[in-house]
Amino acid sequence: MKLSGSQILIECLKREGVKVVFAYPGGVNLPVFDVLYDEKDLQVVLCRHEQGGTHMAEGYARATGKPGVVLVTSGPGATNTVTGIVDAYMDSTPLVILTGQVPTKMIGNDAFQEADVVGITRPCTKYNILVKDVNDLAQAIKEAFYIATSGRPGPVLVDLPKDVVLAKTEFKYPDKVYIRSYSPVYKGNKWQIKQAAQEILKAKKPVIYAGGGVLSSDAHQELRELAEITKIPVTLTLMGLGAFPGTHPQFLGMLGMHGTYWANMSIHNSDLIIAVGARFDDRVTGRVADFAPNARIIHIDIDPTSIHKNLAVHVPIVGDAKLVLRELNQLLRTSGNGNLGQHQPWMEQIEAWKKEHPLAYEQGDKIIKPQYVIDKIYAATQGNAIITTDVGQHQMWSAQFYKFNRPRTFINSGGLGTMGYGLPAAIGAQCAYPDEQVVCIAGDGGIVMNIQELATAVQYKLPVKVAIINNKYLGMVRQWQQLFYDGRYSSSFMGDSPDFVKLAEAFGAVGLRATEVSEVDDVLKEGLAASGPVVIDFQVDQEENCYPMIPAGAAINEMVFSDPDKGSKKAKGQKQEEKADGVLTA
Ligand SMILES: Cc1ncc(C[n+]2csc(CCOP(=O)(O)OP(=O)(O)O)c2C)c(N)n1
Repeated sequence: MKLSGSQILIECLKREGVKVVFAYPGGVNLPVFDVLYDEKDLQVVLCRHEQGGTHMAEGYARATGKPGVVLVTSGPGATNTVTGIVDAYMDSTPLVILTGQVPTKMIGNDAFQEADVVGITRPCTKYNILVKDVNDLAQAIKEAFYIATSGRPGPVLVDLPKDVVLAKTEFKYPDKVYIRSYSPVYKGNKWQIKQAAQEILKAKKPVIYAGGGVLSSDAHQELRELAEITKIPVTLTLMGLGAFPGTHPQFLGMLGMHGTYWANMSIHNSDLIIAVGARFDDRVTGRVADFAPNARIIHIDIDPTSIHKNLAVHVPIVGDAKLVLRELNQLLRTSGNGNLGQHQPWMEQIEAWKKEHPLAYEQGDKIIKPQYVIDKIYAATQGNAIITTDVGQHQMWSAQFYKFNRPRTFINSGGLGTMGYGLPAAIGAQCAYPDEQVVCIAGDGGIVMNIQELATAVQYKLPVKVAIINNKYLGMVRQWQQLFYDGRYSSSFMGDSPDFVKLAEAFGAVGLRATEVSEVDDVLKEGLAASGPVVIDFQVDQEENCYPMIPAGAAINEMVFSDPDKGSKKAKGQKQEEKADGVLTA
């Protein structure tokens, strides 16, 4: 029997196990929506903006490990997905984006709502393709899912002209995909794994530095095993949080620009770094030339182009983290000979660093400190929630103060740093897990970037909770202006607009507010217990800064701990200056 391109597309999605499609209709993809009208096995979630829909798909993918699917129209629909696509590309999130396109005959004619989306997204997709013939459609979709989810995951875009989705052909779904130029390496090289084991057995000051790749490859058990058999402490990147239990005694917390003092000092003073699924991002390394000067480096990554990219490494291992760690653990168990875990003085040194500069804030009895709200969210959810964040100070405080014990429970925009990510990502995660507690922690700046998606949450009765850490500023920008621009707060003050309680109510959600410390517990209790979407406006200290901080261009051990005028390591009132190359002077 012949099927139309639209029917084939939907059939393919079902064969791929897709349960939810984040979608927005338009002229050229109406044939697909028409097929979806009768579809029982696929839930369509109508987002309010295609950027929101794309972040929803990202949230879904990050919470489940399955690809998120986006369906939008041509032209502005397609270009509105670009921020989400770049975001997914930078955070290795598997997405399949299905864009409508004008009919093949009209491509290149400046037709109404035509945009060269394949051209536009070439540098930010793992792969993209314009399907010109309905006979190629099933193959294109099969390959899209395969490429998005295999190797280092990422976004794949399939552009679908209107005539292709209307045309009919016999439907055959390919069983397998073979792409000659694309074959990710999963198994690590045996000799290199052996070398890694030898380095581990020799090391006196080792640290495991793990990132989002551990979550992508589902390697959290293997990571934990490695840490426990070797007794090596673990630090995680922002993207890796949840890959190792946040309450584990060997956990050092996050490293990098706003990482813990002891994680950064451990890395700086280590003699061996075991990097797993992490890419030595500049927010982690600080000034590369001075990064971990005495360390040998083992780097395990599925993406060969990540290795040696930012930093020369001594033992490169290309492969899937789960498979490589399994082999490494096996080898260490059999060849350890009592040499494992022999680095007590190192652990004592780390304990001393921990005491020297703990993560701290001073909560008085009136003005709410932002960190206190995060602490309270952690307590109220007992650490079991899926947390999404936007971008800014609140994101870093969430990373510092919430303890993530389970993989895939911290979802935020790491690579691109996209404000407006948190709420739609929370909606995506909540679609995947309707019964879990999903909390979006956002800033008062970022939340309004995609606030329209509250309407989506209300329509689909998704009980997402939004905690706004409202400091009335673009807080992270204000912090930089305070430290590096002499307190000249240029275009970073936001004031009281909008009234978030009224705004929530206008959307049909519940709106709550806390302005004093004494209200935080009650408001959280009420908000978390409500059955539908809730927005809580936490009005916090307006000028609290996020510390520790490695100023841009400084080395990982050159952290700042408090405001200059509060008597930090810098002289009182002394201002740091940011140079064009990102290096700071004081
Ligand atoms: C789309 C976008 N525009 C600009 C920025 C630059 N930026 C990074 S953090 C930040 C301030 C965020 O303010 P807010 O959302 O209020 O969060 P806070 O830092 O106060 O927690 C800005 C403007 C960004 N990350 N994303």
